[in-house]
Amino acid sequence: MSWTREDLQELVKSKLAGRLFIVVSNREPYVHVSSGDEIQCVVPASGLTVALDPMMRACGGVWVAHGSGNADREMVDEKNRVLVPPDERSYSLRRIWLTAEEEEGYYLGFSNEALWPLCHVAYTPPSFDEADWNTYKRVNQLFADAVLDEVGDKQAFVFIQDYHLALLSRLIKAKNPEVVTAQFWHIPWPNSEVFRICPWGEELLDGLLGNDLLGFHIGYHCDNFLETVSRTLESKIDYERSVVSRGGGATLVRPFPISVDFDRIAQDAAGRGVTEEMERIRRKWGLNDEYIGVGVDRVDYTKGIPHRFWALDKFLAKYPEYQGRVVFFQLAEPSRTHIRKYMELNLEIDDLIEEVNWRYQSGRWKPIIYIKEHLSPIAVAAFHRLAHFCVVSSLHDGMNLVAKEFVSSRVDEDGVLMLSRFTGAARELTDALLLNPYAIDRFADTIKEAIEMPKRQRQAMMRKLRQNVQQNNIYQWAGSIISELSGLGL
Ligand code: ADQ
Repeated sequence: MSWTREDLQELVKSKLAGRLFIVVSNREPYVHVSSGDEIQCVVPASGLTVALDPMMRACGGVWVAHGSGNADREMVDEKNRVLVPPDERSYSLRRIWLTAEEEEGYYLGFSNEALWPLCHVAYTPPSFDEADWNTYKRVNQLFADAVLDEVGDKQAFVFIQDYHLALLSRLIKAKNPEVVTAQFWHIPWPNSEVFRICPWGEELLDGLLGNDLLGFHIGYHCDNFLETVSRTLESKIDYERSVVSRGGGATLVRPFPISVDFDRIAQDAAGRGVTEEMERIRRKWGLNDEYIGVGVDRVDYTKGIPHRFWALDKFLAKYPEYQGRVVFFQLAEPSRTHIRKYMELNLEIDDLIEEVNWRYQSGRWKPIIYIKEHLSPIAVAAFHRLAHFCVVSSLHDGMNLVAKEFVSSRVDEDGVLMLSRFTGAARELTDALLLNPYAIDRFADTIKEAIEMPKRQRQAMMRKLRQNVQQNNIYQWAGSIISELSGLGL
C-alpha cells in the first residue's frame, strides 16, 4: 500500500498533536504577479516547492518564504500573510521582504555563487565574498525573526529547507530553545576535501547542527556530512546511530529520498487536458511518426544540458539512418539569470543548438526544438507522454524530480528513462537506462538503445519504475521525516 495525503494528515494529527507546523524556505510556493490590471497566482518551477506544497496542503500551518512577486505585497494582510493555494486556502504563506541588495548578497551571492557550486562539484568554482556572507547571516536573522514571531508562545515544529538557511535553526533556538527544528538539504553534500575551501565552513556546520534532525537525499551525502563534521569541528559522532553531539545538543542525520505526488501527476496525465495538449503539440510541430525525446530542466550548469546535445550530435553522426527521424524537445526554465555563469551557459546552449540543428536539418525537420519558457504542469505532462525517451543528464543532482515526474506521468506504462548515475534518483530508479553524462560516445549509444528497445522490455522497465515511485511518493517522504522526529521524543 502506498502513502496517501490522508495517511499523512492522520500521522501529522497523531504525532505532532497540537504543535504549530512551520515550513521555511527561500522560494515561496505561490507568487503573485501583475500583468496589466490583473493579478495572477503563479507556481514557480522548483523541485522544492513542487515537493512540499502537497505536504502543506495535507498538514496546514504556516510557510515562511521570501515574497518575490511584483504583486505579492498587494495580497498580504498586516502580518504579511496570505492564504494559499488559491483553490484550496489550506495553509498560510508568510512573506518576508528583501531589498535588492539583500537578495543579491544572500541569494545570488552566497547561496548560489558559493554554496551551490561548492556542493555540486560540477567543475564550476565557487566564489566566496565576505560582504555576501555578511548579508547571508543578516537575512537568516530576518527569517529567524519572522519564525519566532509566528511561534509566539506556542509549541512549534519548524521544518527548514535547503542551503539558503543554514544558520536558521541556531538563530531560532538562541531565542526559543523549546522549538523543535528539522532541516532538509536538497542538494548534495560534498566530501571534506571539497568543503574545506569554504572560509566560513565551521559557522555553517555549527548552524546546521542546531537542528534536531538533518536530512539529505541519500546515505552518501549523510556520510560526507559526518566526515566533514569530524574533520572540522569539536563534536562527538555516534556513527552507529548517525547522531552528532555538540554543545549539549544532538542532531540525528538521516537520508530521506524526496519524491513527487505520484497519484496526482498520474491522474492529470490520464486526463483530457493532457490528451488535448498532446494533439496540439503534434499539430504545432508537424509531428508524424518521429521518435520523440524530451528534457525538462532549469537552465543550470549542473543539469548537463550541453552534454545531451553533444551526445545527440554524436548519435546522429554515428547512426545517420536516424537523421530526419528523431526530434528532441528541450523544455527549459530560465534560472538565476543575473549570475554571470548562468548568462554564459544560456549563450552556450543557444549556440550549441544552432550548431547541431544547422549540421543536420533538412527540409522542415531539425533535431532539436528548444522551448525556453515556464510551462504548465499539463503541458509538461503532455511532452512526457509524447516522448519515446526522457533524458536526465545531470552532472550532479541531489535527487532530480523530473525523472520521477516522467515516470509518474507514463500511465500508458511506456517510454524509456535515461538517467544520469550522478543523480540521487539513480539510487532508487535502478530500472532506468543509467548513464554517465561525461562519456559522450556511450551516451550516444544509449540514445540508440532507448530508441530501439522492444516495447515489451520498455513496458517491463516502466512498470518497475512506476511501482517504485508510487510506493516512495512525497507523502511517504514527509511521513518518514515526521515519524523520525516523533521517535526523538516529541
Ligand atoms: P531543482 O534543481 O530545481 O531542485 P529538479 O528536482 O530537477 O531540480 O526539479 C525541477 C522542477 O522544475 C521539476 O518539477 C520540473 O518539472 C520543473 N521544470 C523545469 N523546467 C520547467 C519548465 N520549463 N516549465 C515548467 N516546469 C519546469 C532541487 C535539487 C534537486 C532536488 C529538488 C527537490 O537541485 O536535486 O530533486 O531540489 O529536493
